[in-house]
Amino acid sequence: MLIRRPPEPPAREITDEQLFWNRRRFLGALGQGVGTLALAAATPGIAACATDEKLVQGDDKLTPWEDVTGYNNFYEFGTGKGDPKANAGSLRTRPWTVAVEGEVAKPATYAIDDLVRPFPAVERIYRHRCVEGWSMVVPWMGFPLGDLVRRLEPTSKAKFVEFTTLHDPVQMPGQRSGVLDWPYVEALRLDEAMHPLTLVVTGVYGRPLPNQNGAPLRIVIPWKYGFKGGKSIVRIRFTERQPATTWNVAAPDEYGFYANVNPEVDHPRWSQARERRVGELFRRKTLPFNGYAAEVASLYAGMDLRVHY
Ligand SMILES: Nc1nc2c(c(=O)[nH]1)N[C@H]1C(S)=C(S)[C@@H](COP(=O)(O)O)O[C@H]1N2
Ligand SMILES: [Mo]
Repeated sequence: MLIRRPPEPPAREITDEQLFWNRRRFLGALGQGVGTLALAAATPGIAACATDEKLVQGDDKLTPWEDVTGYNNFYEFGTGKGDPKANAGSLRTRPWTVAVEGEVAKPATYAIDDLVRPFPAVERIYRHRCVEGWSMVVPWMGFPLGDLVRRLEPTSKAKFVEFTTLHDPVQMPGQRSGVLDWPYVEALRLDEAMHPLTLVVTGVYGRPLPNQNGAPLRIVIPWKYGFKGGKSIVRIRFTERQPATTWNVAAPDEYGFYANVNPEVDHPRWSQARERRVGELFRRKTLPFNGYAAEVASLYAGMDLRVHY
């Protein structure tokens, strides 16, 4: 039996929809229900407007809480998809400090609450695509990383930002194995970090971030494969040179530094043309830049994305 799906809408529409939903949820949080309903009625393409807001765009529904918080990659707590939920509960996320280092005017070790306090959390519904071929639609809570970076004042030499995850084998049982080089390190080019879509995430589904999703703070870059978004970050370092990142060092031919979602560049061991939305049966087409091409493709103008995969 073949079930036909409507074609994926263009990226532009999806992000407009997302902005719409963001606004609606934001207004809803302020108790302006009447205004938000009027907004919904005036917005074309919204088939339903259920108060539980499960419908995001066409058949792009929010992935249920149980899957967002129960089907995870967080190797510090084990390599199975259920291991992070099973093992991360005891991670102590307060007190927590983040060291800011390198090419920056305001290096310091910040208590997490001081670091995030200036930035009110907003909700952003993003597609989330793992390099393994599964995806979700997640209502993250957080704030643009660029707002934090601007406040930290990188020097004119800073070209990259590196993010390091906590290294504590007592609390993180997966670090007692050598499955990866610990600590987990990821990095972005400074302009990628400053892009308004890139988030510091502190919550999901309107609640504080569960440990298995990277509490107390993690990075989300919606147009890149999930591994670029490091979890439970304790250090942010600004550098002149491209940092060595964990997956890129572990298997450079499989995991490039850029890792932009690209249906045309296969992983050496599998195609990246399609993906399975967690909780669904049939696979769907993967979109260039995960559907955010209109917003981010210009960051890579002139680069060969088959070389810089
Ligand atoms: N520290 C750390 N960060 C990590 C990982 C990890 O193993 N350790 N896995 C990455 C991968 S491969 C993915 S797909 C996402 C998964 O995020 P989620 O579990 O919140 O969906 O986290 C990324 N961040
Ligand atoms: Mo991933």
